[in-house]
Amino acid sequence: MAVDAGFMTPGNRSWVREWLFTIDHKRIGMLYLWSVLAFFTVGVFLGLIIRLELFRPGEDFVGPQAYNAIFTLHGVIMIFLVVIPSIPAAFGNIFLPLQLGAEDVAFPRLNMFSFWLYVIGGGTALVSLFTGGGAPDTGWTFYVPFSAQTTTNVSAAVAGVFILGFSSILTGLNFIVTIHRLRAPGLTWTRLTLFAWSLYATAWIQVLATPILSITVVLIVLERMLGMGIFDPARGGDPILYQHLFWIYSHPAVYIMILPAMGVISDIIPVFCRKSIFGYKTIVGSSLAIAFAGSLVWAHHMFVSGMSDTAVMVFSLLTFIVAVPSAVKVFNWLSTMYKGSIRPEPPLIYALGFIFLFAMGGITGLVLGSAGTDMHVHDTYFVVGHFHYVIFGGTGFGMFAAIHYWFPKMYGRMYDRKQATIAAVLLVIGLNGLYFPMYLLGLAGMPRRYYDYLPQFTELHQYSTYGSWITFAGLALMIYNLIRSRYRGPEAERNPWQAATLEWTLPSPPPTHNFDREPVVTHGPYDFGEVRDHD
Ligand code: HEM
Ligand SMILES: [Cu+2]
Repeated sequence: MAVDAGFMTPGNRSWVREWLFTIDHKRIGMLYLWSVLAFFTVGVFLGLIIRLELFRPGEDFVGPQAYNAIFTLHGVIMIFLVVIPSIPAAFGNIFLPLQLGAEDVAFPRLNMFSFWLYVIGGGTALVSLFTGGGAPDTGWTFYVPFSAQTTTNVSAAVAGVFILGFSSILTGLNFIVTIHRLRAPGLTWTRLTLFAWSLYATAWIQVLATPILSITVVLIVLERMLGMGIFDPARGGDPILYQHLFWIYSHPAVYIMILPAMGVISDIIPVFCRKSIFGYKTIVGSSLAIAFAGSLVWAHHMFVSGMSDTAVMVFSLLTFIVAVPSAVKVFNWLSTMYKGSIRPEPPLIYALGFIFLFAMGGITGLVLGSAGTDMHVHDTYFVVGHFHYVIFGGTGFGMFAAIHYWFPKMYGRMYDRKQATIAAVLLVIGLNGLYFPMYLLGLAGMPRRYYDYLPQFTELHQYSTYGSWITFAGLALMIYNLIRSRYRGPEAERNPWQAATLEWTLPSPPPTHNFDREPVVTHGPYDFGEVRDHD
């Protein structure tokens, strides 16, 4: 059956002008979504290669230099090209204006420009692999002194990161102005969706923290080209300064990654429990608190760097404080589910996967946040386990939940719900298989970033590699189901989940100009009493 293609209807201009020069926020969001998924696929294959090399001790597939390049590339792609733009740039662009009852974002042309910067920055990072002295081998953190000395193509890679940073800043700026200026009549701040609130908190971090990364990577290039000496003790510089600068951005950046996912989860849970969210204002407050307090904890990445004991103690304490608002959110979600009439549809299954995996990562974050225990596991596989639980289990699952929640709105079709659920279960099993052994490896002393290891670590590494195959099976099933359903899925109703937010009042896919008449908002985003079941 033909589905009215809405904003996806081909126009009469060339494909390049229709899409690459589009200023429609929905099309720009779609471009981000597809690019993110393409880069994600590349990143996944690199990860699988890492796990294959680590299946046995000794050199199997790739030598040490290639191994360093592969995990560096894996990290750079996943962090800067996938996880940071995934939810805000893709789903934020598509759905923020719709949830606000707006025609577009505040600066549509700037939005197109951000996407271009994303493509150019991503391209530059990829070009760095094949030019200069070979693929960068520093890890995604580009720590000095190694990044200043290695002959590999670090300068081009960080130039890519620099450009990507501007893409992120401009998107954040656009969202802040959009949320302040373009809300429909009646859409007061306390009637905003929690997804919109999470994007608002995220946008402030993007605007305030990202410039620090830009300065830091410029300093790396100056260090390499001019031997400027800012980080070189022989010339009166300080390598610890690099770590401060890097983490002053990169810790807040983990909240750029996780807050939007939390926003998605906060939107999904009430819909599938038919209950208003428990503690709306606490969730909003905790997002803002995370954005603020999260800017004060960067040096928990540096407990063993030789900072003063006072600094170690202060940053350890602050880290514990920032864990509180995250825990508050988890309690709010669980309280919303309590005595709700739960519909176990795929978006909710992914949301539950998120809560479980994020909690596993968050709790081990506290082990890392207390300076004493961190001394033992710093730079071991324990850290790798921690951040994959929060990033893949958290942000990744948030993105998967968002895809399954909004798929019928984006494409006007429904996917196979049983397959979607099986994929989610495979992913939860796979991720635990893949990352739980890393906690044990780290506790036993296996250092991170090594391509070889002592024989006593073999068994745990093998469990982890088996887990990577289950994870891959889950991903393959999920993507297969989505791609097939995009062309063959049954036509979806306008509001298949009976949600109460504005995007669901539009046809699927929404028309180019969004709303025919400016909507007037008379109720909150989770007042399901107001929802008519059918069009
Ligand atoms: C409950 C909150 C969290 C706490 C207390 C926490 C704490 C920490 C600490 C102390 C480290 C440094 C460990 C070391 O290097 O020895 C760390 C590493 C890391 N965390 Fe978290 N974390 C939390 C949540 C998150 C979230 C939500 C994300 C991402 C979405 C994240 C991503 C990372 C990453 C990427 C690293 C590795 C950095 C590196 O390469 O060394 N963390 N975390
Ligand atoms: Cu951190």
